[in-house]
Amino acid sequence: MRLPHLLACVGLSLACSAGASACSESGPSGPPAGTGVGLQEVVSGLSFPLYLTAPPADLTRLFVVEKTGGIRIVKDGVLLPDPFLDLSAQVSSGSEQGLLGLAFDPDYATTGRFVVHYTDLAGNTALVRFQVSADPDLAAPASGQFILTASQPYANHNGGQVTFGPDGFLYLGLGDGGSAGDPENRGQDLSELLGSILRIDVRTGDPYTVPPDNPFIAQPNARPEVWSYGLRNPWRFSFDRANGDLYIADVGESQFEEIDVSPVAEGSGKGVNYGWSIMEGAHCFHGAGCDQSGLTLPVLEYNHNHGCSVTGGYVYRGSAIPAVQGHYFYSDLCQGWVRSFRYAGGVVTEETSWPTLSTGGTIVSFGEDAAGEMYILEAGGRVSKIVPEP
Ligand SMILES: [Ca+2]
Repeated sequence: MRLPHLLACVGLSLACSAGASACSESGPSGPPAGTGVGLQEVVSGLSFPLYLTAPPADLTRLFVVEKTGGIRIVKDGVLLPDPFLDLSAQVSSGSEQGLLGLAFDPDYATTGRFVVHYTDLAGNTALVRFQVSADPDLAAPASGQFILTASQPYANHNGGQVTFGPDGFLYLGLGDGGSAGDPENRGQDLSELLGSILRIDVRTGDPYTVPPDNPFIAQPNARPEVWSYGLRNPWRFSFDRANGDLYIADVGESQFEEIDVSPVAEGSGKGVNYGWSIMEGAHCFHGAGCDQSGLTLPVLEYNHNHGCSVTGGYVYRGSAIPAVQGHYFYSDLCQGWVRSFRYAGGVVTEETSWPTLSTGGTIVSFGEDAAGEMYILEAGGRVSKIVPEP
């Protein structure tokens, strides 16, 4: 794919429809009249909050993950003084390291189990299961059980997201191991876990089993845990809670940030090769004329005139802002703008920018509560809810 017009569309994002020979120029426009939204501060002063989630059906509590190792609870709008769990002695502190993700068992109300994803003191990936204590606002720190570990050859590109899919399996996003330019070609290497989204069953087996319908389970020299690959650093990905479509925001190298969408009808990413490091976004990474056969290209990208590192969010499925139902929200770490689009029939539509949600910088993650309402997390310590403006 060659995009000779690309230099002419600096500052615009490119919507790329499936199977298209080129991406069409487009760009977000402002919100339609009557769809005003704003940010309502929930809590501030946290220690680098980078994720927010809640147990299923728990409408009173938000669990906020701090990079430095804490999981904090906001209960009925009030920050509890004691952390739910404190892993600060276990996690490393490099710029892309720390406590990176949290996922509650879909049957958390019964099992009390949850999973955390962090980089340990040696910088390696750890996926650990914990149990709540008799006090619902405190985890049992001694209950930790390692599910999976992965060596990290470099300090950066550790991925971060961990989430239970609509199928009840656990999905974990791991970056390409780091450095720059994927020097050991891990993005395309199925024999290791890096550069991939993994899918495992942590509800059976000790510590887990591989679902029998995983795509590479019968392939020699492939890790059976791999669900999708060709990813550089899928910091945040999410499933549309209404239909199970998979949205991946894959952080780019030096030019292009990308969003990939794999609908349920196409297997929700099963066996998909998203291209890295053959390609960065919709562009050959090692010079023109690369072999793109078998690759799935992003549905949307933007270049580094518009930001530096994509922050993936969610498809909004809450009830407070009906006008944005079905919009996928995302941001950029450096510029702090917030944009959305709707993905329907293989096409990106309704690209929208939301100036009233912009923070001007360091939006490190979005979060979603049990009701499907959405939050924005800033590295400086603030968590805000996206609310309708009166
Ligand atoms: Ca890609």
